[in-house]
Amino acid sequence: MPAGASGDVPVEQARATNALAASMRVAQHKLEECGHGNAVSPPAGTHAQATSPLVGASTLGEKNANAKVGTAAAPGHNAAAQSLDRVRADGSGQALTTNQGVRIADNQHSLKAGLRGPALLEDFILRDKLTHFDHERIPERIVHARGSAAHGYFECYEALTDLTAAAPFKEKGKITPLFTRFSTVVGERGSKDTARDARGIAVKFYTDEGNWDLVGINMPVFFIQDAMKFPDLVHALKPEPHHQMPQAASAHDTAWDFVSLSPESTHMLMWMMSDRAIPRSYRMMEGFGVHTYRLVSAQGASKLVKFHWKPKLGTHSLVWDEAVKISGADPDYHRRDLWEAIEAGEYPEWELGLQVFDEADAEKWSFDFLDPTKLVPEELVPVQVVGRMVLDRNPDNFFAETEQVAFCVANVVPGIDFTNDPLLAGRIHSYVDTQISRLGGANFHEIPINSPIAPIANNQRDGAHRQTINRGRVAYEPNSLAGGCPFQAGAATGFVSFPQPVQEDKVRGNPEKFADHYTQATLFYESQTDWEKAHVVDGFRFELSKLTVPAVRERMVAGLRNVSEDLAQRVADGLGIDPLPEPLPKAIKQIGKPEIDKSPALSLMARPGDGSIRTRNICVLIAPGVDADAVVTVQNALVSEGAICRLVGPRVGGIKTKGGGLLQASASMENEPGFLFDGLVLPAGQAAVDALSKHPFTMAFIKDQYLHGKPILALGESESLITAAELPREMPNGEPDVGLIVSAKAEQGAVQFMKALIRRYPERIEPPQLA
Ligand code: HDE
Repeated sequence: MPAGASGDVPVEQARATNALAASMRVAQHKLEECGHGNAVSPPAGTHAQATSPLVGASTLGEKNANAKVGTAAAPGHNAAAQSLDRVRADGSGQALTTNQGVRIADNQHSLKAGLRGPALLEDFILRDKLTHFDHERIPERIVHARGSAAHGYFECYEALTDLTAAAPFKEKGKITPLFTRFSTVVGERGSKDTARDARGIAVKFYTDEGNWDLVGINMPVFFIQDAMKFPDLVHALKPEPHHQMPQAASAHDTAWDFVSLSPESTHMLMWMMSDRAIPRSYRMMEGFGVHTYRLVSAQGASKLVKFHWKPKLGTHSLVWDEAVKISGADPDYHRRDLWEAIEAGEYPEWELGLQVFDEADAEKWSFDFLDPTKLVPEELVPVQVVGRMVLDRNPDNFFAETEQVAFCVANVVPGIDFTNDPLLAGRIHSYVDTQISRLGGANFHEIPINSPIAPIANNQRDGAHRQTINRGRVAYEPNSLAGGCPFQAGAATGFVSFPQPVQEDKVRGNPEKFADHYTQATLFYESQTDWEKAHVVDGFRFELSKLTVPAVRERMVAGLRNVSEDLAQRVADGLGIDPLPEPLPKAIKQIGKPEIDKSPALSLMARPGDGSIRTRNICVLIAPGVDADAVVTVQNALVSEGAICRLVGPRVGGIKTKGGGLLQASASMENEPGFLFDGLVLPAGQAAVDALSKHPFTMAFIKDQYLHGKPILALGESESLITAAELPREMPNGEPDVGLIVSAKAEQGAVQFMKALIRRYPERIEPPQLA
């Protein structure tokens, strides 16, 4: 008898409940739960269907609906696992209310005893507003506090069912919604975007079989090998505890003291000192899962895997001087870039790549695939592209979505499993744990951005801020009073851990191969182009020059001798260290022969992108007397290829042209300095060039563009500005600098400039030569 029907309802409920309980004399799966067979292939839990929905009712009153309470939960339905629409709010056309929904007549004044009298404690409207305001902040993330995120989707190129049962890879063309957050690691929530640091790239796939979080960074390795060292690492890298300096920077004593005493950090330091640590944009950096994970097919077959994200726009980075200047002019540089690209419909895209390998083969490698300070060279195991991530929607609300999203390495779905990487093990614990204090309790999975779209049904109950209203009196399993529901899914659809054999002593320690700390650091350094090597040298030199304890500096240089004598010598030269210190002792003398000596894939130049100039941000300097025709010709050409073109004048607003018209400057040389742009166009028109040559910022615009390796187009008379800036027209190797274009004709100049914009020219500058 359905709820709400007439008749003797309590009697019917009792009868149906008893019938259900009687139909389940035993929980069969409990009888089968012992032994290896059950461990690798557990059966579904015993369950039975009630003959009446009354059985699951918490209260017979559920037949009485009203505007608030609604009716009974639909069978098997959990309204918490739905699209975000269930909690989106829009205030248009609405009057202001308190949090209790009471309309507020006056939002300007507190309640007082007389116009000049004291404010009254009774003012619940003021107190509602202030109390909420007083509690608006939550603790920021301990690491990765600074970040930006966007919604999007993953599209699978081909079914991967031979490899994995994971939901996103089940069919060609399958779409899985996702939310991706990018971050820096060390800085606080309000710190600059362009710090020298690794970048987080954390992806929450809302699969139809539960949430899968792939929480990676833009480098394929990490500083440490064991979770035991993570708090030490972070304490050393963060601002020093006595004075909280420096913010978002690793150039300080404690950071280098720790890493120079931790030789396992050496490989990661190569990446950190390279331009990978100062990406041009989140959209232009690779992502890596770092750890070796496991793929498991529906049949239980397993392969090992490394996850990669390959950006469609290619990998592009800033140079250090540029990053430093940008951090002052626009600390939101990466946040703004991501936001604006998505708003402009230029949806950033990455391809998901897999390096898949057999465990037995990998056991023979010279390095250990369980060691997170080692990468698997792409030349050894090629990256197989299996789908794409497209980010096509900015969040509605930064706090509700980007701040409250809780990524967790433990969130995996059937078909994806862990390996014994000891760093990964600690992460499986740490991410849930940290959210409990950051998000205020055990129910953070109910926060809308965190809840899955797959149904949730379990016997977990209560806790702070609980939102789910569970129907019925059964919160345990096995049960017969709810027909055994929710029941264990069993191996057919449930998550079963891969039954990896384990048979060793319980010990604290590392396997032998973990002790080879330098071979892959050398591989990285030797795989860089000359200018990339120079930037790695510059990175070390800059950071170590900031130290106040010379012994730490020298220890680091001593460690670098184990990577490359060339690197160590150049860094030492830059620091005035002479003679070179003795190399640090190595943990092991005998290392296996590396599989490869050079990996071109490790260079930033390996992925130039799709060759388009879409979303490149170009500055066209204008001043009174500018040749408007030439400017408009170049502007139209750039915009037609998807570039963003800003007219930047001595001030914003209308600027008189040579022909007597007006060009509107949308930015000024003061509010948008030249180093914020990807390319610079200098205008034609003698009067404009004269005006610019007298402007105090013009030379800085030109020289920064040049030093930062960016293309410059000088139209007509503005060639004199290039001459005044004393820019060489040739590269250090004697070849012409194709990024520096002087053209009397706007059309031709535009064509050359657009070709030049595809890349940067960091090889323009030899590293500063120090005496
Ligand atoms: Fe994290 N890490 N981590 N980490 N991590 C956090 O989780 C931790 C590690 C990474 O956008 C925290 O929610 C431990 C490696 C990203 O919200 C915390 C260890 C990699 C993000 C935490 C590691 C990462 C985090 C801080 C060593 C690259 C930001 C707040 C065992 C593969 C996710 C939080 C976001 C965040 C712990 C090492 C990436 C404290 C214990 C290796 C991208 O739980």
